[in-house]
Amino acid sequence: MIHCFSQDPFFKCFSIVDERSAGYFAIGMMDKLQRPVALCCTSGTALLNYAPAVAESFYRELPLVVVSADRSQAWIGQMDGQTIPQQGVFGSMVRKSVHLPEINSEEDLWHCNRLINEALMECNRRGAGPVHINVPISEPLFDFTELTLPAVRKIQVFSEKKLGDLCKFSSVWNDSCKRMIIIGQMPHNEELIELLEILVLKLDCVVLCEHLSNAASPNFIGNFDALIYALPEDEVENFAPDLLITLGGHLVSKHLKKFIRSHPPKSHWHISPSDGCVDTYQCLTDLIDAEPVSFFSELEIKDGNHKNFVRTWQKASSSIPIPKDLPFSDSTVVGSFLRKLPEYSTLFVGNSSSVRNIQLYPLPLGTEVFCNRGTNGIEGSISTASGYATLHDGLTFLLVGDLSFFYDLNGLWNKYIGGNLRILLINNGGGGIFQLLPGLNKSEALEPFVAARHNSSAEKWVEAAGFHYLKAENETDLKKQLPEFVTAQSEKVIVLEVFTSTEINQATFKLYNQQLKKL
Ligand SMILES: Cc1ncc(C[n+]2csc(CCOP(=O)(O)OP(=O)(O)O)c2C)c(N)n1
Repeated sequence: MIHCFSQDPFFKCFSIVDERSAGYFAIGMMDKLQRPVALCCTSGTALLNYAPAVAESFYRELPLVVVSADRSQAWIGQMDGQTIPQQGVFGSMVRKSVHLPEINSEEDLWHCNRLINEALMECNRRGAGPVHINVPISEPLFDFTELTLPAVRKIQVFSEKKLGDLCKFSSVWNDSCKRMIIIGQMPHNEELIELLEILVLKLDCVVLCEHLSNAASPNFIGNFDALIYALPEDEVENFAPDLLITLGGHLVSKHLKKFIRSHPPKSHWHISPSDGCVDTYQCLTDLIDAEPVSFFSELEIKDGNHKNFVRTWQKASSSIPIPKDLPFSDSTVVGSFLRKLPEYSTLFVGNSSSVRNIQLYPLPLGTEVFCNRGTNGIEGSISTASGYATLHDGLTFLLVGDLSFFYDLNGLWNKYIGGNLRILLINNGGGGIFQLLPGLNKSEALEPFVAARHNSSAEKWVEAAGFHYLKAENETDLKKQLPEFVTAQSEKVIVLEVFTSTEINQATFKLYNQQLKKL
């Protein structure tokens, strides 16, 4: 590392043998420069000697960057030379501590770059403070085959306070031909939706959102997961953005993530007033610490009279069929239910197939959608929906799979639940999602251990809880039960258990995918 830093004219290097003193030397430099100064040392106790200066920088809010060499992790504690556990050694005296992976793949390279960016951002964001970058390196160490350090991605951070100076963003926007905004999970925000609609209609910007974005608009595209799956290879490039802007939280679509990662835009701005650095698409260039509405309101953007990109996406979107005439299965049950869902209801969805299947259908007006998508856990679906329903006057629906339902049976066991909670349980006898993952069906473990096949029914549990139980085993039953299930008035919680067949679910999934590929 010393070879690399000292041979690159970007860095001005100083040599101070005693690391403790080097740390304070850097503090003196920061006092003068009011800018970050980096320390670089070898592995072992050398690093510990920076601790006093790290503590001083922490409490004086000085942007000290500690870069420490480390050994291959396999050799820590093996009586090999100069090794101590260096990861996170400064504990809470640094604002951020990152431990880099050794690079053996493209993914490691991205991971390393992201971690370094995160540390550098943190040393100078909302105040300042020390950060630690620990760098394990395996032998051989002294080949020096590269003449110069490579050009790498530096993610820029812009804070709300500096929003006055948005020239750079305005000109990137105006120079881009294919602009795209992806909205992740977020609560409904009318002001934002109205603003984004103008961007679609007047400024040739494609807006993609899932139901979890709570941003329904006829001008936005929601069926992009199926659309991307259906795209012929030679057309993919026409759909890839050159400017990507992301807002909100998690996105479910794996196809979209893969699509953007393999066709990275020139610029990717993530607009978020919260902390952290999320690089879901591996191409983040700018992190904008701002509320999306204030950011877009301040951008100076020109009218884009061409509508090519929006037209391309909208044409493809309108050709994607809403599943119909398919056999009775998980996805068609979701379709039948959503067609009957009263307007302005609240809909909770379980992780697994439920959250994916709702995306295949439009939602009734004013539906608000929630899901525990932060970590995709299946353990709290009933409890979360019932917590919400307890504070909500209107109807609260939960669409959930059987493993998620049985996991959270205790969610039914509380004294606050009332008749405005309705649970549509799709019982496909196990973790149906796993039957749809390519390759997993080759494993003997799939049925007994992965999908956890079972023959349980919720009937007795539901009745024991004192709730009203309905059941459907085919389309006719379902049509009969749905009106009662969605009725406005009920004294008790209503649980509608719909039984589907794994084999038919798999066949239907295949059939719909084949239809998409033939478009
Ligand atoms: C607490 C927890 N354990 C395990 C998992 C892994 N997991 C993801 S989906 C899933 C199966 C869910 O099955 P089910 O609720 O029946 O829905 P389906 O797949 O049939 O739609 C499991 C076990 C998880 N997400 N959370």
